[in-house]
Amino acid sequence: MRRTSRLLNVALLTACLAVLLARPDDARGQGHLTLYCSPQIEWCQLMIAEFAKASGIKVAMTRKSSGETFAQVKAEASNPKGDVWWGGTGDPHLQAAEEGLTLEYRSPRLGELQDWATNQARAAKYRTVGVYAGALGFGYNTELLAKKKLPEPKCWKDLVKPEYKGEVQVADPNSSGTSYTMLATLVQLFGEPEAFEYLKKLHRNINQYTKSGSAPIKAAAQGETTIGIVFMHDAVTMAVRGSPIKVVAPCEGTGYEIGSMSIIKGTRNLESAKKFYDWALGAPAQALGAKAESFQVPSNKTAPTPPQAPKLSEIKLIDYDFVKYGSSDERKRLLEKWGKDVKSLPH
Ligand code: S7P
Repeated sequence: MRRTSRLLNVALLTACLAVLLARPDDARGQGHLTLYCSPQIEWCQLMIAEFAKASGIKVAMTRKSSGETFAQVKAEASNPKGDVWWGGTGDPHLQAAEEGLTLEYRSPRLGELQDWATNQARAAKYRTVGVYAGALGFGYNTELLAKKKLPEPKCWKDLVKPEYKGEVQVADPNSSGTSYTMLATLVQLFGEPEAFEYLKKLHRNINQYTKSGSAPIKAAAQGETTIGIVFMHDAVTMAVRGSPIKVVAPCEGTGYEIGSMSIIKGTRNLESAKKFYDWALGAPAQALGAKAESFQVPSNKTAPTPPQAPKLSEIKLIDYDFVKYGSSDERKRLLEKWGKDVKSLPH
């Protein structure tokens, strides 16, 4: 009798263990999440540390630029390794949505967001959502500019003047969302033929096309280039850190980004992914940007906009057509044209 009951207990224990092991990680109160992160590394690291604290979910994170992350998500489509792609410019998120690489999800937090963030979600049939916004511009090293006796650049058209030959740095739009935003902005601002003529002239003044969008202003802060074309908030970060960087909103007007977030289709950790998504749309999580010295405008209406953030209402913003320039065909076409007509030109 005692032996039978001992056997029963062992069988029960084994069955419980088997059920426990068969359940997803989340059911054990643990959970895992693989985050693809495109903003600055300091912000990515703070986000995962705070989310892990709040949820008990373990997070593995990779930081890559927006265009690079898009390429990775696409390459992994048949065997997805990531769960959530957080941050990075909206255009490649919209392209990922259109190409069926991301998952439809309507967070209960959508009602807390600014219209520009929910419009982004609607445009993507809820396969992405806006998490922050920021305007494109450029920054320059005031000390270098003075040393080289160069005039202050104020407009896009200034950057192509011969006196700035070799003084300007920008990222490659294939890897960088910032630089693709510049390409699409110029096309919308000047019309396509004039924009490409402009880009060819700008090419003569470029000292390097970097992989990451914020690299040019880091280089300017180090005195390695005079001017960097970047999101204005990335230039503000360098100024806040004490570098002699002046931030410029181009006089003709400029484009902007809606930094976005998407759940990757085929995620193996859907519950953890949704938890992160809902948490990242909340005001406390969005307030972390400023702590990491990232000065975008948050999408949650109750999250404080950092006082250092460039004031979007005071910048001449174009009516950026996110649907058109985030579409797969248009993004591919413009990138191919830039590669063929601009990057291949000799300096
Ligand atoms: O640094 C912040 C930020 O500019 O980085 C994101 C994005 O990844 C741009 O970098 P890349 O050009 O390297 O892709 C932006 O969404 C964000 O504002």
